[in-house]
Amino acid sequence: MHVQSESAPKNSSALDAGYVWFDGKLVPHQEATVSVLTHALHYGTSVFEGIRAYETDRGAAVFRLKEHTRRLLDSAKIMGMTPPVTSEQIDHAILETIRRNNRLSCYIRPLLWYGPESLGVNPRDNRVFFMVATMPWGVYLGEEAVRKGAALMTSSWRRSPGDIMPTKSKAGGNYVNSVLANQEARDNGFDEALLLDREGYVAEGSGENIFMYQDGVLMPIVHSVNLRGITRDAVIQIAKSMDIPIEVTMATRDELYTADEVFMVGTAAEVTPIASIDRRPISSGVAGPFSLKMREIYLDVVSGRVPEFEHWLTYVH
Ligand code: PPE
Repeated sequence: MHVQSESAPKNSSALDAGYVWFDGKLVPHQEATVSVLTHALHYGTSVFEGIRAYETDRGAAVFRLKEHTRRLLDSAKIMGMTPPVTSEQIDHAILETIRRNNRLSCYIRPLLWYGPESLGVNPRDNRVFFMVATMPWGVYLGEEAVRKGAALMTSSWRRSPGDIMPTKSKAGGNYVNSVLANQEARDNGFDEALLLDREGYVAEGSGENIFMYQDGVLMPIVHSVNLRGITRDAVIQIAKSMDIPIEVTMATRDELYTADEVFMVGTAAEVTPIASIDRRPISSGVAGPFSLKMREIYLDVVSGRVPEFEHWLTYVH
């Protein structure tokens, strides 16, 4: 049986969603209901994004909206799904939903999915639906995991290869793998899972990309099965602007064990320092100074406090 550890942070509550964009208009989320025969509910045939808006001196701003909208449409393309909305309509729906709910900062979840018109795996006759929800969402792995550094566990679940699942698409069905890995880690008292591929190379977290920091060099972990993370790209660009040497590399789990620092990045996780992996402390087993500094700079960038990267923000008003 699945037993959630008591220290686990709560996920964002759908009850806080307020108004959602559904079928071309804003409605209270309780009224945005779908059929039990929805194709996506049966087969995981949805694609989604996770985006954040942050409070800035000029009110709420969405971080890297253009890149997230592009990835949502790319995810649909990979699935062979024809979206009923253009990128402009997606951006408009996102900004309108934030405005309607008067959010200063929030997590934004756009979703495209196949409806109930026909059951059976072939979605040819199913209408594609679109919705956007916004909700408060705090520190993904919990305040304590950020302050002390998170504890990772190498998952017994492997990341699917790219010829089994479309790993570059944020498709709902892909996330069964993430749910199983995260659940296993939590049930065993860890904060998050570390997923390897079949050969033992490090892929990513259940919802994060991974970095090592070693001898003053920042090492983004690459793997062909990883999601092309927008936070990962932001951290690399920030590091470049600071003239920090960067060496993109593949890694095995033991290379992570002996790194000076390890941290995870993602829209929800932001920049989260890792204190231990499989109960081996990373360096002295506390959140590392480089990771904490990068977290601080990242939070400055998303809050519009770094002019060089202000072009990544879309102001809501
Ligand atoms: N890998 C995976 C598998 C992944 O899901 C994410 C985002 C990332 C890497 C980082 O990508 P980016 O957000 O573009 O930097 N995970 C999303 C889902 C989290 C959830 O629990 O749901 C997110 O962070 O929004």
